[in-house]
Amino acid sequence: MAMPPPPAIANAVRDAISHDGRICVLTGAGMSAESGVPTFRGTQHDLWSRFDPMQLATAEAWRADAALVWAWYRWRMALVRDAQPHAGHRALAEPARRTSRVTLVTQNVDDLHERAGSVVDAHVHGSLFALRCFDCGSGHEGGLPPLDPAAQRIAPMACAYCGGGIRPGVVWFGEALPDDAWQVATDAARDCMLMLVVGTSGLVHPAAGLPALARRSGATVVEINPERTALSDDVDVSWRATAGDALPLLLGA
Ligand code: BJW
Repeated sequence: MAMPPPPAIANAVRDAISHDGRICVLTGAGMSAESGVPTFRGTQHDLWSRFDPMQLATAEAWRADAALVWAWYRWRMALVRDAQPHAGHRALAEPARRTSRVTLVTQNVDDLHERAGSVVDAHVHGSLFALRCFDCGSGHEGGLPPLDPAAQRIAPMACAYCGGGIRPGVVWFGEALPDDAWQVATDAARDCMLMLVVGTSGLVHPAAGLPALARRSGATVVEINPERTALSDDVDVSWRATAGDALPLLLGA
């Protein structure tokens, strides 16, 4: 069980709210860990443990073996569909319901924030479920065929327009982040009085640069993560707690 928020963090939240200051929340894979969704750099499910996500989440991997990459994503889509938002997701949705001065920026490709009642202002790494054609980029409107959860190779569906393979709508290494989402994220980082950085290792750029941008622009930056991260030295205060423990304690009152 987490201790109450460190006073510096409770005060920073109180200050931002009482001064009607903007709050930017930046979440990463650790936000969904307590819902049972593995983090990107954490332990993978047995079935996929011999594959490195860093190798699978690339256009090169898709070109080399689309059926392998698609099977991995189909497995992850099923896992996310079965997962439920936790108390931390719900606690984040609460202040956003009361004020429009909270901007939620997530690196996560799942939909757990939305299912907890939040509006996500920027999905900077896209979404698992926004399917599109790898070749022509057309959106895929149809559903998904039934999944064999043990399959390690599944041929991707064919695009209705050009016959290309249908891929997940996520941002792979080497791909540009969606312009609109990135604009929202950088504006929020520049304009906020407080940034809460929850459950990210801070290893993947350019998203990992958002806390530094916020701090340079005058914000107080608070990290919530059970482990030390690449960002820890450059935030104002770190709280070593999980998202599911910390956020209800911080935002619940
Ligand atoms: C808990 C917890 C609990 C556990 N509660 N916490 C500058 C420097 C160096 C490299 C680069 C640079 N700029 C760009 C690059 C290259 C590259 C990059 O960053 N590489 C690094 C690996 C070095 N970046 C890119 O390629 C990006 N694109 C780009 O820069 O394009 C340029 C361009 C411009 C114009 C035209 C063309 C190109 C794209 C990055 C895309 C990242 N995509 C992924 C995959 C998405 C799809 C998928 O999911 O399959 O996004 S990678 C993966 O990492 C995923 C995540 O969103 C992202 C971040 O990971 P995250 O969220 O931090 O998770 P973890 O697992 O790392 O950490 C979890 C944390 O949770 C840990 O700290 C735990 O302690 C904690 N935790 N339980 C709270 N209960």
